[in-house]
Amino acid sequence: MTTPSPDTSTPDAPTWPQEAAARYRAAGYWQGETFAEMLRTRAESHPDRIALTDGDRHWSYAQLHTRAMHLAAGFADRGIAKGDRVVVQLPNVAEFFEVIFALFRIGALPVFALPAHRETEIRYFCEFTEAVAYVVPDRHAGFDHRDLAAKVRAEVPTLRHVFVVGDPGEHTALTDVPLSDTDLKAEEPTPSDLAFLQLSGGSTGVPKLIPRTHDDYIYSLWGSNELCGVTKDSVYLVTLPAAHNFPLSSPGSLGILHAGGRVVMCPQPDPDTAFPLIERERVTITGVVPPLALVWTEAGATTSYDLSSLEVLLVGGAKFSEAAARRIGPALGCTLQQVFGMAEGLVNYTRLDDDPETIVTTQGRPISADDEIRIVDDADRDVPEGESGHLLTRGPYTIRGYWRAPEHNARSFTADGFYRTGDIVRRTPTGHLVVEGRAKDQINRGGEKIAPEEIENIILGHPSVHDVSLVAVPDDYLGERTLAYVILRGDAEPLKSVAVKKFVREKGLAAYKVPDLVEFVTAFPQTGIGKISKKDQRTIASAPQA
Ligand code: OOB
Repeated sequence: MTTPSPDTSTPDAPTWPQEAAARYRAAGYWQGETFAEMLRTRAESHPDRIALTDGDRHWSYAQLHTRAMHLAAGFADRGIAKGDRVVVQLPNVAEFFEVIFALFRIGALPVFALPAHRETEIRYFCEFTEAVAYVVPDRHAGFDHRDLAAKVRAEVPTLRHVFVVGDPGEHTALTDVPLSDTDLKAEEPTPSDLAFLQLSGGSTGVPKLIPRTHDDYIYSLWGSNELCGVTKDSVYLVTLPAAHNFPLSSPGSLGILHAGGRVVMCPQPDPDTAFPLIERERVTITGVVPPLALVWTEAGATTSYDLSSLEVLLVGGAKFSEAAARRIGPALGCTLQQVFGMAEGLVNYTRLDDDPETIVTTQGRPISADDEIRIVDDADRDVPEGESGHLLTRGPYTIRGYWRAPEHNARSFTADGFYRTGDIVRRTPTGHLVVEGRAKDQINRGGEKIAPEEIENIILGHPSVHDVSLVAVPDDYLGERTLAYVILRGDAEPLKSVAVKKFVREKGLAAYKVPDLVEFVTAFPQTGIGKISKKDQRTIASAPQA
């Protein structure tokens, strides 16, 4: 019996109570390994095996380990220390892993920004986390991240370093940072320490940060590997943005590295980029969001690329329609694995040996026998088995609270530590979950999550706007797109919808957050107690036009 170590909750983030932590250790979920140890032991046991492929670059486990440790020494030398936050915004390049394993080694916490994030989001991440450093590419997708970094650095006093992959401009080149690892004296984190901060999709004005520990996240990796058939022979294509929880851990690049397999970076997710890579690198497994699965299915039916190495295609991040799910096997010649997960923790997978009907009609079941699932009504009472309700969950890799968000935590978690996912689900007799809808005020635009309040707050800043409400409207391709209902001020000049979109874009937000549609109205439908009825707005928006 392992001795329970102290509750590691800090004022920044509640973690598991001692009793639960002791139970998860005793059950063998938390194996007491850190990410730095994980990479070190792999580099020792199979140094020459290729860990990462990025274009023509192939880094062995030993090379990845050496690079990361040298970079860790350089980061430490520049004063980056355990517990410091570092915003990492890198596209799908090998350096992403060099950077995060360097930070893991010294116990600094990567904050995982997405390449699409722009000034508003990045400034917020840097300010809120009091980040000491920001890691960017020079340019990506036509955007110069160095200019953005210069702006944010001028505004956020804690931000002491900007490291650039590529041409650094006025900042520091990442290649100038590494030192010999004999200089690496920095204290190592322990397995129960926080490893990084992941972003929540969010349903409030500002994104929440999700604190994940080495112990809990590494469990989600090997737990996923077992269910996704990942071994040392697996080759995983990082098709989605590498920093997102799905391609990172379900089973994702980190799962593959845990198993000693090979990770291949895909710079763009379209079939013209991904299919040649699947053929050339003999990719066995990858993960995509539903809209991309549709595009791949269509392209796969006629492609001349050899996709025969692909064994498993994971689809998740948003609801995958049954009709589309049925087309995956015939078009791509692989097994579909649905995944319903969340950066806060809980991940469900259909099993590779589930019967084909279960695979196409459900979103899977939890990784762990100790993932506790409750399906409840509006008053938190369990609904009868088989009926739909709010999904609450608690378990060995689901957080007990967001980082520095006590008030929000009181709403998003029950008193006994269940996370309120905001998803409406039902459970089949086999224990599989079917996602039926959503209770949280969030829009899921093809897997990219949008908090309406964040965008509404921005549009409210327009001088001609009196009020605004952002809702989801159904879309064949994305599942949902965004519609902003806008009420103009009585004395305002008429506005065109492009002007509203331009206003949002110029505030410097990720492009996917710019409203797809804008409609001007004179009033909003109201609920019985006078609140805006988003439900009615969605119904009006999706009704066939007369
Ligand atoms: C993944 O993580 P997040 O944090 O971006 O979003 C989580 C939310 C869930 O609460 C749910 O509302 C939705 O995304 N979602 C799905 C889904 N997978 C996620 N809704 C319906 N069907 C699905 N299959 O999106 C994520 C994290 C890890 C693995 C996969 C996805």
